[in-house]
Amino acid sequence: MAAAAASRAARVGLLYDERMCAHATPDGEEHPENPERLRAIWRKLNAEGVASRCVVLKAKEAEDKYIASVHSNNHIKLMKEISSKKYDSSRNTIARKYNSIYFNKGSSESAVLAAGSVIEVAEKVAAGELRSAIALVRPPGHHAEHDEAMGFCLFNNVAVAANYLLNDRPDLGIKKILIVDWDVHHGNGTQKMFYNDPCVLFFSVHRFDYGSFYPAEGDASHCFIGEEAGKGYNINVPWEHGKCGDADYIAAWDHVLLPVTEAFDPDIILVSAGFDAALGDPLGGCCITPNGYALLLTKLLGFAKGRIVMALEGGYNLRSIANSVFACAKVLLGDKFTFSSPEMQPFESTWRIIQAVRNELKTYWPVLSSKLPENLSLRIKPSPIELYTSSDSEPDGEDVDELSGAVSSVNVIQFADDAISEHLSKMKLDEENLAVKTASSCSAAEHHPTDSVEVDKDGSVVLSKRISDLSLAWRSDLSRTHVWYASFGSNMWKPRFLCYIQGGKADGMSIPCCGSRDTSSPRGTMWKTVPHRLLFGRSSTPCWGTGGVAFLNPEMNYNEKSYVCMYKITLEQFNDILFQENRLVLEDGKNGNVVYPDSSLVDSSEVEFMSTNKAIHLEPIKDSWYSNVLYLGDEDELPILTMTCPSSDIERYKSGELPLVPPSKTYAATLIKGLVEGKQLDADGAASYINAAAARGL
Ligand code: Q9C
Ligand code: ZN
Repeated sequence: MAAAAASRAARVGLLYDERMCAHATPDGEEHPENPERLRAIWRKLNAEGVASRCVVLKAKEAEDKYIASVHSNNHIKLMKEISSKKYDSSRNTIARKYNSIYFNKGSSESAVLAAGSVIEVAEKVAAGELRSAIALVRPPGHHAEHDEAMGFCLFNNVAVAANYLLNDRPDLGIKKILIVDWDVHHGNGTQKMFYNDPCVLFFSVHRFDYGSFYPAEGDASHCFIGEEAGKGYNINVPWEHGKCGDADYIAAWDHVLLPVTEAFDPDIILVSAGFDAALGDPLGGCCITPNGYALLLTKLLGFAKGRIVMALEGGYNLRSIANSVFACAKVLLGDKFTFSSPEMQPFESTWRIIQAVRNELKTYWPVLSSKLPENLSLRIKPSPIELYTSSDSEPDGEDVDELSGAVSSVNVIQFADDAISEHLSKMKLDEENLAVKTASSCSAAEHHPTDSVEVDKDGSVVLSKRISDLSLAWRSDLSRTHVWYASFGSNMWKPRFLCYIQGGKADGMSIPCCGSRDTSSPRGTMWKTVPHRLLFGRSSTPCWGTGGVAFLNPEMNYNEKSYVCMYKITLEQFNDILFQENRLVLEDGKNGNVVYPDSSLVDSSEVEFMSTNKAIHLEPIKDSWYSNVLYLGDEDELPILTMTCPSSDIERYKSGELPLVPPSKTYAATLIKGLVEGKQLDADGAASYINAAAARGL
């Protein structure tokens, strides 16, 4: 009886292989695309008893000739050798030449196995040995181009498999393939590989955000419909914003994908199954639930005799991806789902996009010519504040979110969304008043100085510091909170940093610092590298003369590795450094006395907010060089903060409106001293690190 039931149930392949966990960041740096992704899914499927109901398969290597159907020989050779000894010294440099790529000693093997594994399951499904299959593979594939690794992808696994079925296995009778790419990012590589090919219908639904969402190429728009014989066989559904969820995807299925699939009548369906549009994903900012994925997949099961091959692409929240794959596996196994219609309605923009897609394609797919139902209920576009929380688009919040790794639970994320919205509306108000607030606080301090501290530094600088009574409350409060201040510029050199604490000037400086109110030395010092780009901008500084000063691009970039020297200081001291870096401490003109602003720029609730949400950077000051406070993670349970330019300045550096300028000699020498005395690099290494950052355009 059990055996009969089992044979009636669909045979579902499940491919998992620990060898694909070998690909990881070279020095163990955090990265969203990490081996735990596969393990989390595998653990869940086993814990739920689903793995044992599947035909479990091991990975297989792809033969070069199959990879060569979509990739150049040079690319194959490089990807296959990149993990060898020969590349030990150049591997990281090569990785940096690509967009969002890392390599280690396991990358080659993982990449060849990922491509081979999708071939393996696709072949078994096409041959009828399996009804359907899920290949848990990494590195992912859909961003990989003919001659280029990109976006965490080395080989285009799904494209390799599609080509294999069509061109290497005529015996299997696969003549038409539908590729459904529901990864939150556009499948740029796959699109190009089959752009002229009418045998492969490529459908990608992705965040587009008017061209700013990764990979941020215009060809993700719905106007790209294929060329020559392939015209009409490329379909993009580009969302205008994050927060799209079950209802939006189901609408795209019902009104675009499914009617076209019916007409196309594929022999097999390959799903580029990224789960980064899942609720809780740190990069995607969308909100498909596991039930939503189950429904999307169920709707596809009605085609191609249920021959469906899912290949993992992105997806960076471990819980979300495990739950989503689990839901999909149950669908393939034939478990009954009860789908209640989604509570949410599609966005207004969703209908507009669907209509635009249908217009673009209706000459190729007449079924799309009919009018959409008229009384559709709509949900209006989320407010900018709601959207801020999602991450991977170029404009604002962006990559800081990637820091969050992938462990936060779905509920927590939803809750955090509300918290963030609330916080941001507060911040926005503050932003409008801040220029004023800072100025008025300074003058208030000037009128009511209550605390005057004499500092004698080197016998030369004697400053009277005026701290208003208004500020005593936050100062005593923030003096109890410690943070790591991460320096990446001249403050990497400790004597220079100490000027901001103790006042005075170190070698090479032309004007002295007034120091902090609390002059006690840092409780600790340590070094780290961070995935942010170091750059030099502005053309001169009051302290160092002509030449640019260092900034850290607030946007995270896993191809970058910048050194930071971290000092454990109080949050009060951090605020005093922020005042000094932004020239907010006023000289009262008379006897060299200085007046501090009387409100803090970053308080403990804001720091706590940033560290629990792993995401936000604050811009507590308006129009200032170092107005952007960035949260870089935790060390020893304490948040790591730095200060840099606002993202809007980065745009201006990119456009050339602000100059990128190499550092002056003295300034560079200070940075180099910092790195050398901090034992991070030798003098040559430090010089070339600085020069490289100064020489590269943004
Ligand atoms: N501004 C996949 O989901 N983000 N790849 C880099 C740089 C890269 C995602 C952001 C996202 C790649 C397979
Ligand atoms: Zn993705």
